[in-house]
Amino acid sequence: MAERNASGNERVEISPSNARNADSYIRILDTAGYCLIRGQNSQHLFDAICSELGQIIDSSDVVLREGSSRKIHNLYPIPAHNDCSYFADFVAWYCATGDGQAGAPFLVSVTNVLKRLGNASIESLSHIYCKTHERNEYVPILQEAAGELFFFYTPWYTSFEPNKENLRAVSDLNAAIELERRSFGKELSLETGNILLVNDRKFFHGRDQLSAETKRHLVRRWIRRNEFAMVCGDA
Ligand SMILES: O=C(O)CCC(=O)C(=O)O
Repeated sequence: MAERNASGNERVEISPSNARNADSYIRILDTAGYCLIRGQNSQHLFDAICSELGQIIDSSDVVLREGSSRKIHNLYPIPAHNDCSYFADFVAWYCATGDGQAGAPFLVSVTNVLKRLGNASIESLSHIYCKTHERNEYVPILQEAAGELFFFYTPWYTSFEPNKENLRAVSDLNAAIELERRSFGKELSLETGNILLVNDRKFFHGRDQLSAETKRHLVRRWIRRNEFAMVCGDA
């Protein structure tokens, strides 16, 4: 029977040096907020890192799929958002096939977006809701935990009463994200074998338009933090 780690994921054997890396990845995600691992990494290493970061709650392919209505299966740009609908703490992508500069992902700092918002918008955003799939309920798009504000913002799943305050708050939020992206956004490019890990509480993410002939294929994992999953290094 396959060995399982503390989060119940099948444990992928990793060498002690990789295990130490997994430990440092979580620290990077808690401080810098994202981590791009360049080079021709194997999917095996990606699986190993993901299973050490926490509980994998979903795995999907970000790939062109004709006839699908899902954004990840289409060519269009995807606006900045969080992947919060399954309460993921981390989002991880493995670039199985890159597409050059097309479809470049970008990241926008949540902290900096918050600094651009006035108190009235911040207050209103806690009355605007985002649909979550896992619990099939709506939760406020701006929430507080352990003294920190974070977003549950997926623009195409939001729902709110269209009064003046709410409309202004959403428009302020979108403007702040756009301004922040243009000023300090991290524009990344993913090549085959690259791994991108993002703390969904610290960064919004999105991506540019793909080319019509794209063969781009990312493997995406949503991961829920489990402090006790981090058993790293030698015992
Ligand atoms: O295609 C990408 O780079 C990211 C897609 C995306 O927005 C997502 O996985 O939530």
